[in-house]
Amino acid sequence: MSSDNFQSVLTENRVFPPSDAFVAKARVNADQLSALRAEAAADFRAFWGKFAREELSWETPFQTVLDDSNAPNYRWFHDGTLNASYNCLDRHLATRGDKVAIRYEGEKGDTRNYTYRELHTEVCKLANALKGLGLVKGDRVVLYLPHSAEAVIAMQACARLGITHSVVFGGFSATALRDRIEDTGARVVITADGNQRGGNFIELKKGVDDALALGCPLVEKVVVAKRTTQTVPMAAGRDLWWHELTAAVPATCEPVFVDAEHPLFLLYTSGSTGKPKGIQHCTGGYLLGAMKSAQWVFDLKEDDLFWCTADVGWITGHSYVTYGPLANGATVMIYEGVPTIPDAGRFWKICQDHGVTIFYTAPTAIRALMKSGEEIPNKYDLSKLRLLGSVGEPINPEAWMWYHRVIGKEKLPIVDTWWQTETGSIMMSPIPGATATKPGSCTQPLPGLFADVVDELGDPVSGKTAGGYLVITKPWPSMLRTIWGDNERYKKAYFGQFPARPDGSLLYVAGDSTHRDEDGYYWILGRVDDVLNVSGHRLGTMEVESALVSHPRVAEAAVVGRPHEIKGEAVCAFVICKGARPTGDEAAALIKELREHVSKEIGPIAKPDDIRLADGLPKTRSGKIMRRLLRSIAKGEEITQDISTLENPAIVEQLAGKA
Ligand code: 7RM
Repeated sequence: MSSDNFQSVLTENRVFPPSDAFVAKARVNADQLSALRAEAAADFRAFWGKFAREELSWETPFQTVLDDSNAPNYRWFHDGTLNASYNCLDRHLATRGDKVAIRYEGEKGDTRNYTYRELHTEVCKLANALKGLGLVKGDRVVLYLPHSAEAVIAMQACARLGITHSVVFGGFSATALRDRIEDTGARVVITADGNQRGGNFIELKKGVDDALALGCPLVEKVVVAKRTTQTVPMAAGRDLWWHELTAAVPATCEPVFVDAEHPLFLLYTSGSTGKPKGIQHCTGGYLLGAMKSAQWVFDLKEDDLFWCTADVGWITGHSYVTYGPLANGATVMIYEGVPTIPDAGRFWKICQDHGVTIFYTAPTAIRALMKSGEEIPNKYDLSKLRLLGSVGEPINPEAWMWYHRVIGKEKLPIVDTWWQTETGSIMMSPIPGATATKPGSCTQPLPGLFADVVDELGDPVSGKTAGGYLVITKPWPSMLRTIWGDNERYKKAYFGQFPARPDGSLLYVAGDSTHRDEDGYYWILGRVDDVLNVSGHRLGTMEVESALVSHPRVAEAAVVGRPHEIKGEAVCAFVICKGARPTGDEAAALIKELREHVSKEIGPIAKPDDIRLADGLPKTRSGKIMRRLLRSIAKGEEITQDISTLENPAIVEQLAGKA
């Protein structure tokens, strides 16, 4: 990301070995980890094949672990059949029927528990209702729901029928929702009448109505969960209440067994170019990755209360709120609200009141809570916590140390987990009972996963502190299978950058730059492409630029990130207006309007923090925008770079606010 990060990680040399107390009870200790790594190194197919047989319940056992004959379109366990919802629910009923699967708390403090049996019933009922709408295996359904038990129920109901779900984060705008619905070809959308968040009422149903008014000709039905007392318009013949649809259906529904490679879900994520990519995940390999990583990384045990604060609209919510923990028969916490209501103690109060044992959140949240001071967490009893996790962006050593000291009371392990929407499950992380941690490093790949650092040519980078591109050198079960509707883009974006290795293996390019230290620990520096990471959310600079350019007053726009104390990165836009460039109040009004416009086009997370109006952008003679220059300007740095290739060097002064 920024050179500041690079500096701070390079000077970080504290090491925290796991405590004896943690090691004594851990699922995996250092010797066991070495044994797992050795086993995987000897034969990674046999390694994953064994776990797939042990951990998943198959309807038809698979014969082939990995088919790489059509690489990079890898297939794992492809001749086996199973059902994800059966694996998350049914198989626990005999032993865990009365165990709580979900502990829910709303922003206003309302709570509700769902046992595995209750969750199973709710899922079966909704599945029967979806069946009643004529949905069958292979159909796609878009979910636009709050972070709630209903979201988990809807995902599981789809999975039960072999319907591919695509969750669209409730913070996305109607336009973004429309694009995603259209790309999936969904005939049904599941939403809610609204939800309470940050003290505001979020009009989810209106979002769907607006999206459908903008397009989506294939959508026939909208299923609406009633979660508020607000009245929302219901279009006759199109909109159906969830509670009415499920009122008179049987409480059981046979799972539809599907091939292991059957698409379980699509999740849209930003790339450096073009429209968001529908990342396609499969059933068997994905579930295995989510399940095993939850055991290894979170040391998940029968009596844990696991709280991953990520919204179900993100991959983290898919893998560590829904599929990973439920496949393990664990209890998850779901909090539908913001961390600051009624005050910055809310997360810690929830940890105390519910007895959360494992807490997994994002650096942006840690930094924000850190800012409000340690007196707040110190007011709460956090003694049930036994493990802390971080995900979404590099965690700066200062935030790591605060997390360690103030929340972990200098005793709890911290797992800094690196992974992506595309990887499906955690790729690099400490194993809490085995790995000595270093603040700011995600340490090493999990067993069965293989990473490397390469230079521009794809050659391994050697040398103690050398940096380069992060690549994954062997396929893994939970990897994305393709980009929905665009397999060529899949091959090019993820495997097209570097030549195959002499043994024929292809390099998966993560798009992150990294550095590997003398202990073989990885330090992720940030994205190498034009992807911003704002509060742990991926945003393509292109997407924000397109949104800006869709405004009638904008001729051209360039968007870059600049380091931000809490959000990780802030969005900075340089905008060229059509016609004369406004100044003074007129400029201020336009800037305000443009910020709102981006919010409407993509969602509030994409709203630019800074907008600068200018007469031109710094371009090379071949017409390329010099982004590194814009990044320096956005940061307020002195321009020391070579601008001799610039076509219009004078513009630099103006952009920097000096002319
Ligand atoms: C899980 C998730 C993926 C991008 C990834 C990185 C960054 C995520 C870490 C991290 C440093 C981490 N999926 N990233 N985790 N960087 N340390 N522990 O976030 O698809 O939304 O984003 O996020 O740049 O490529 S994601």
